[in-house]
Amino acid sequence: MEIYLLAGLAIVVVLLAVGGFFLVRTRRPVAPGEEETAPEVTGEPKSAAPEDRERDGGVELLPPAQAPPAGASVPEAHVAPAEPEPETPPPSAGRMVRLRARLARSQSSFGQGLLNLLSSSSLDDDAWEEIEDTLITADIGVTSATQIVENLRTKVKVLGTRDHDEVRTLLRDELLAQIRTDADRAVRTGPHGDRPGVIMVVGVNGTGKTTTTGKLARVLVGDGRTVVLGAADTFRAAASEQLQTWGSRVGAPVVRKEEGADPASVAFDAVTRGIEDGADTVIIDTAGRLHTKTGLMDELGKVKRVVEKKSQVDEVLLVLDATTGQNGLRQARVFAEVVNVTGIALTKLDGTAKGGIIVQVQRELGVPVKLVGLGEGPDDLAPFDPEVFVDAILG
Ligand SMILES: Nc1nc2c(ncn2[C@@H]2O[C@H](COP(=O)(O)OP(=O)(O)OP(=O)(O)O)[C@@H](O)[C@H]2O)c(=O)[nH]1
Ligand SMILES: [Mg+2]
Repeated sequence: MEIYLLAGLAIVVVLLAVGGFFLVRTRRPVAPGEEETAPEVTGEPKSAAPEDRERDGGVELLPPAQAPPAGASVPEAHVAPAEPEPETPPPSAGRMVRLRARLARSQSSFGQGLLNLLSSSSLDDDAWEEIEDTLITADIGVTSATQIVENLRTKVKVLGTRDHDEVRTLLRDELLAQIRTDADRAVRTGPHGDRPGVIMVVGVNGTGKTTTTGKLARVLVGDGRTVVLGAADTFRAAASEQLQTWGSRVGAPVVRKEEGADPASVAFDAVTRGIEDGADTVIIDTAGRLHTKTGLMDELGKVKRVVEKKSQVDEVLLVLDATTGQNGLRQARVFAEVVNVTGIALTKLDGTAKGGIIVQVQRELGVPVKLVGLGEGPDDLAPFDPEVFVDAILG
């Protein structure tokens, strides 16, 4: 009996001693250099405040960033996204001809209206006035419309006939003279020396900057170039996501930072990456900004200046929405002052009969329209070809 009592006591003493040992071990701070035991997180409140963790003997079991809450998905950085096979877009050559039907659909009523008026039997003052009005309605601008009408009046008088084909040729020549076939419309995409060509894409909100950046990357990749994209629209996280989608489709790396990051630093990093990669072209998509907001316009100037510390900017493309007409012209003036616009990308020309803005913008700014957007599809961007444009208008 005594033996049993003694044995029981001994077991209790041993259990207490072992329990006490473990209690002391878990409470004891780990001395520097001492081997740390694997942290036990089970049962710990997940949202323990820092002071709670400190009270636990000063040993932080897991830094907050490493302690995923229960049920959390694996952090993005650990997921190796399956790289889809890059697409091979069609080359730039002949794009506008392929997209000509889009233009004809939206512009032909304007062209047909003009041709009908010009070949009508009674080409009196009223008819000429109507021709001028039609031109102005298409955003050609008063100066150009007046010039076209004056020239046509003289030529029709000299010609003496108003045969449909002859009148068409006269009008075609006049429109082409206004659009100017001698302008240099090449988009300067570089590279020069060991530096890539650098293109900045600017404009007011929603004109189609990101879409045009993505489409232009496709044009270049289709022509066998290597491209790096810079997501300098850091206003919204969705903006860089949008660009990433375009880049991923053609295998073009996209340099991006967190929402609210300095757009100039993103642009700088994109150009740096372009140089490191030996890319042919870097295209920088910028945030939409109202031309009336001085602060935002100053920021755009800064983006350009910062990029120029790394490489010259070869092209500043102003994206204008063709449907906005006269307002587009006002935007163009301000942007041209701030960042020295070198070319216009006129978008949404598929949805409007106001292609005359091409004439007005070029006349006012002396900057050529270099690209036209003719739809929402990924390959609906074409180098601007005045002859194809006028022929589409006149049917
Ligand atoms: N029909 C048509 N739609 C276009 C064209 N270009 C762009 N869009 C559409 O215009 C909308 C705006 O395009 P975005 O590229 O997001 O415009 P953004 O200028 O980047 O906009 P912000 O970054 O918000 O200033 C989208 O729905 C595009 O699909 C075009 O040539 N034709
Ligand atoms: Mg955008």
